[in-house]
Amino acid sequence: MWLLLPLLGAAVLALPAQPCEAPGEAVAGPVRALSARLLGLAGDPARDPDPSVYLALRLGPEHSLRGEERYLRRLQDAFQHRYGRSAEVEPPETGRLALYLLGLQATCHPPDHGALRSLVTWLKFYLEEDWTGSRHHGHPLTSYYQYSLGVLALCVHRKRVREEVIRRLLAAQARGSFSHAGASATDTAAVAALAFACLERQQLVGARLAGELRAATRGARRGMEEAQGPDGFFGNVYSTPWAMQVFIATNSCQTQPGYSRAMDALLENLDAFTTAATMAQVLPVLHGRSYLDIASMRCQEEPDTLTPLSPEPQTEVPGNMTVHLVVECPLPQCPQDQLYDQMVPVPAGTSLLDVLVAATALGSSNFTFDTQDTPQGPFLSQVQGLEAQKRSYWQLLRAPDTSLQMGVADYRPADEETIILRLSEW
Ligand code: B12
Repeated sequence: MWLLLPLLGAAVLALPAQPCEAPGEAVAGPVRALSARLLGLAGDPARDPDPSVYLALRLGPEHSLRGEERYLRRLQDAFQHRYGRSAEVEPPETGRLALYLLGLQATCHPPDHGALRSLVTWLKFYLEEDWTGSRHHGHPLTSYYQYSLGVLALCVHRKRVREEVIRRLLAAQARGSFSHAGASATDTAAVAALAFACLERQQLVGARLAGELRAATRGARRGMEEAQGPDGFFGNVYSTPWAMQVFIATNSCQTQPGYSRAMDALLENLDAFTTAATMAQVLPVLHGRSYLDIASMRCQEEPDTLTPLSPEPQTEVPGNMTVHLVVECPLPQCPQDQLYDQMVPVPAGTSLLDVLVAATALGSSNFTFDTQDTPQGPFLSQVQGLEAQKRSYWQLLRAPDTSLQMGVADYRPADEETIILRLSEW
């Protein structure tokens, strides 16, 4: 009997791992409502189409086939001409193009072969540009996040990636180079690990590299488990879905207790996902799916049962409040350390963006700022005439030193809170 035990253990280990399941019936209602709300936002023609939104709709168990088709057409109108046969976008748009290509793989009506081939060629070119353009800095021109998305998209399309391109990512992981931007280190490490898992699963590399990729994916998963906070999150609430995709993609959600703790934490915090971009990032894992599933999408018999929900209206908060707004500039290029310090009176419940607008209208101070539209919302790009450069950005903090987990349009400061806009490096 005792002799048999190790053999039994080995047999259990050799069984195929259980696929990851979506959380049970008890939470199906709120998860479905989130999908329906994302579909509602996707139907708004005033919003630019975003491939991540399309991916989230396609990876769900229920669909609105006409809604998805319309959205795909809008995506194609917005993207196809950008990366046509001759149009070269400068600087490289590695991440955007990668997400668009992932979207095209998730559709049941793929574009013609020639158009697809041209996009794949552009993505390969961007990966090279991204690296060559910044070799002396030791990181891609865009970011490791976008670079990893690029490798992942090529892999999901079953396109071979040059070994050197893969090795740059492996080396970056080994050096710990993903930890550039605080909490977003987890997002980046997770996307890279997904790319590694995909390359290994699709057998797109030789046996030796496959072994290295397997070890790197395992290392990334271990790192996430170790970094899991007492709140159950890997990194923060917004990076957790990316980390969970790694467990899903490697069929290890049933064996890793950290995964179910993270799922519980997400389900308790679904109200944190209010923007189309954040909903799109969380929904796949709430359905037990990862971006690797895009490689094997089946289009038969998709239930055409999802109907859109309108976004919930903001609740009005009565009264007024005051926000203490401070602008700090600690970098060498700054004229001085503190550029602005003022109390800004605003209606209660106002977003940080509206606080900034109110500050510009204050007669007693000269405050200026500018934003750029991104799929995540307005990105604060300039304050007091100082534009964020390539590796610097206007970081949003709550005093004394808490980096905000939302952008200017979504964060709502409390009465008498001090908000710091600090020019920081990443
Ligand atoms: C790289 C990155 C950054 C870089 C972007 C610079 C660059 N050239 O790449 C830097 C360090 C500047 C950055 C800054 C911030 N980021 Co950031 N970032 C990311 C990350 C890891 C990847 C984004 C990306 O490349 N996507 C792929 C490309 C193809 O998509 P894209 O939409 O075109 O990407 C652009 C925008 O997303 C924009 N961007 C990046 N972060 C943010 C955050 C907000 C709120 C907005 C509106 C835009 C924006 O820069 C990207 C590159 O141009 C994501 C992780 C994730 N899970 O999405 C977090 C992420 C989007 N960031 C986040 C946050 C909170 C911020 C900050 C608000 C942090 C802070 N307290 O200051 C600031 C933005 C402040 C501002 N000035 O408005 C959150 C957003 C959560 C949410 N509720 O929406 C994420 C999800 C990270 C996380 N897990 O918390 N970020």
